[in-house]
Amino acid sequence: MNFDCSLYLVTDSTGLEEKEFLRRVEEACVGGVTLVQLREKERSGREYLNLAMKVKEITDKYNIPLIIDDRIDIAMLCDADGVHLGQSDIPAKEARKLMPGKIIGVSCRTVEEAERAKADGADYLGVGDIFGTKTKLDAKRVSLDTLKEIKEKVNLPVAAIGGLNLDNIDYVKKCNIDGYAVISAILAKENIKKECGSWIIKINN
Ligand code: TZP
Ligand code: MG
Repeated sequence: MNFDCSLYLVTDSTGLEEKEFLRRVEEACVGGVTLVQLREKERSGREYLNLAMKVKEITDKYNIPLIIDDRIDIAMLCDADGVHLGQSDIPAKEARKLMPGKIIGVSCRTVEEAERAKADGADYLGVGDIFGTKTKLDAKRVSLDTLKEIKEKVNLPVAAIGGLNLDNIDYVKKCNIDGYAVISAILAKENIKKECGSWIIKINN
């Protein structure tokens, strides 16, 4: 399946009323994010599925593919466009059996992990934490050199993640990556649509 991870909104609904969370996701879609990942760590399966179906209605309206973090069952049940898997989730190779033709992303922090993900049939790699995120408390850093090496050695689209903001993405740009995966620097902004516009200008220049 074709996709564009250049401005990849990853979500975090922590502390937000559902209505406000959905409003922010929709504003980012209007603003031009190219891919959305619903990432819920605290919710029950039932709550996760419920929210996923609501987010899917929004992303469908703007023709933006939706990826579900961690849970392939939720991804399948809400007919998402793909799933994002961490190193302790089911391997991409197994996920592919359940989701042929869908997008499978894998989080990697080393060249070895990235090579394995590629061999397992992943469609893209999420690489981070690059700059020291405040959003994921247990995130471990990945250097810009490693990011660059992964991009050079593994022939897959790479989205960088972790503390990315408009002031530091020039450093990441030098690594020739394909996408910028962002939570707080978009979702926590007052004017999300305007912020997305600034990202798009920055990414394309
Ligand atoms: N994986 C590595 S860092 C991170 C994830 C999910 C969180 C990124 O959030 P933010 O707010 O863009 O730093
Ligand atoms: Mg995960």
